[in-house]
Amino acid sequence: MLSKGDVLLIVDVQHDFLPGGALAVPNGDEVVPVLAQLARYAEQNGVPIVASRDWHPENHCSFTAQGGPWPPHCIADSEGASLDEDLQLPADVHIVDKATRPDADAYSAFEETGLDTWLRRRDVKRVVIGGLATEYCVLNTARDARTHGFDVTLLTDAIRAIDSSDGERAIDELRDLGADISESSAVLNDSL
Ligand code: VGL
Ligand code: ZN
Repeated sequence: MLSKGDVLLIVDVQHDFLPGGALAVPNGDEVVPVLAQLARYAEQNGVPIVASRDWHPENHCSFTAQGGPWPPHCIADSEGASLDEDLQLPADVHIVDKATRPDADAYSAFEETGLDTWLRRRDVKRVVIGGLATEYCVLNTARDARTHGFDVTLLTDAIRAIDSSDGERAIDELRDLGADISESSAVLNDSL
C-alpha cells in the first residue's frame, strides 16, 4: 500500500524517452499505464507525487555536438521534454527539473533541485520510484534517496532500461543498497 510517509517519484517519463522520441528507451511506453494507476492510487490516499524532468539547455554538455554521449534530448520547454499526458498527473504534482545548466549533467532528481528539503518538510520516509531510464536517472535518483536516508521501493514493472543488462546491474546495485525491489501490485494491493 501507499500511505502517510510515502512519496511516489516518477522519473523522466518525457516524450523524448518514449518510442519516437529523441532518446527513446525500448518499451518505455509500457511504464505509463502502470505509473498512471499508481498516481491515481497515491492521490486517493493523500500521498504526494513528484515528477522529475530532464531539462537541458540547447547547448548542453551531454549532447554529441559538445562532445557528450547523447543526441540532443529534453530541451527545456520543447515538446520532447514534456511529461507524457497519459500519466494523467494531478494538478498538485511537484515537478523537479534537473540538469538545467549547460556545463553539468545530472542523472539524479536530488541534484541541485531542493528535492531532499521538499521531502523532509512533508515527513517523507519512503520514496517509491518508477520511470526512465533504469540505469541512468532511475538508478542515480534511487541511490541518492538511499544516501539521503530514505527507504526506497523500486517498482520493477514501472521502469525500463536503455540496455537490458545495464538495467539488471542497476537493480542489483539498488538491492545491495537496501532498496526494496517490488512489482507495483505489491504497492497497489492493500492486503500485502
Ligand atoms: C537520462 C540519458 C540522458 C535519463 C537522461 O533520464 O535516464 N538518460 N539523460
Ligand atoms: Zn539528459
